[in-house]
Amino acid sequence: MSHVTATRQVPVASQRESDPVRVAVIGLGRMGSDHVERIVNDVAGAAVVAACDPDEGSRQRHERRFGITTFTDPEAMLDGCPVDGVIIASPGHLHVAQVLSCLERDLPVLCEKPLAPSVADGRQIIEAEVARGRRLIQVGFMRRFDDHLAELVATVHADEIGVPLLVHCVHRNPSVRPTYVSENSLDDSLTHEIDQLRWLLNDEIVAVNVLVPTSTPKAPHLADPKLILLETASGVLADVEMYVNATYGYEVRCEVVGSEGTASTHIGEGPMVRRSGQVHQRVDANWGQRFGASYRRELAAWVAGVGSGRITGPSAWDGLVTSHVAAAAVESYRTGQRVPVDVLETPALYQ
Ligand code: ISE
Repeated sequence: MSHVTATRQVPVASQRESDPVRVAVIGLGRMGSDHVERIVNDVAGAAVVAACDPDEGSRQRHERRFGITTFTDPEAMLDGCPVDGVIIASPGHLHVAQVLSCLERDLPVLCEKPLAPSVADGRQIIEAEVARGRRLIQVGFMRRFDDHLAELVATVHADEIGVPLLVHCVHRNPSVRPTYVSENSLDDSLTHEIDQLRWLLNDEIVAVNVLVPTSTPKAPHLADPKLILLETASGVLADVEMYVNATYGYEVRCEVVGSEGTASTHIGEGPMVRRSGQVHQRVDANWGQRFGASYRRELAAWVAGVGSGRITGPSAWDGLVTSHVAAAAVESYRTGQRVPVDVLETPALYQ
């Protein structure tokens, strides 16, 4: 396959309902590559027809393995290849320009989180989507497609434990990439809990306080772990343990304390085995293992949305509000102070 660099604008061919949804992927790093593989193997009604990445080795691997046409430049790909939707899995600082480019072409997007590194960038995306008058963006908060979390949310929404008062969250990674800096556990990893709390509580976060205990000797260059306290408008207090060098495995947990009971997620998928005076249960190795099924459901929902012309799932507004709260968390970490968070006015498109 060639690394096409066409600049000609090719109109998107009209589709028949039975044709697979034609997907292009921007960014063939870990996330992008996993998405390609999941679409090819596990998502019915979709085909990855093009992908782009600056790395030649990665492009060649995807050409050989999946027969995809690859490009070095996203604009050339969008101009040269008719597609129905675009997955953006490039580094966060490239998202704004790439999302805007897709919106200009009226193309639905599944954008990995964080939607944009700064609130100002996120605002540009919101303005562009609002100007088009319909939702074209889904943000990659895959936890909303997780069975365990969805059951917990349903239990709380059904009023089974009364009024939520406290939430305890745990988010542990075995280790992180060498380029990970202390702020990334707030502006990247914590974004999942920020979105999860808004979804779970139907409430907005109004203050954040980041506390840092003694750091692990495993990663002396990082402030790790961190304890984050989030306050919501209705007065719920949530604590999040963010620990990205937990070494033993990957774990995400959530417990809600209500006025009439508590509800929490399962600890893991496997059975709990009691033998020879001990109890054993498998701990997931990484987020791909823990959330593999959630990613598949997320992709299937997005593909269905592209096919029907109705994108649902976590919105660009959810992405923007999350970045807004994460920015306050970074400020709290840097200043050592509790930081109040303004509640942003939700545009009609997202209500
Ligand atoms: C990481 O930052 C991610 O992006 C993953 O989505 C998440 O599951 C992981 O725990 C984070 O640390």
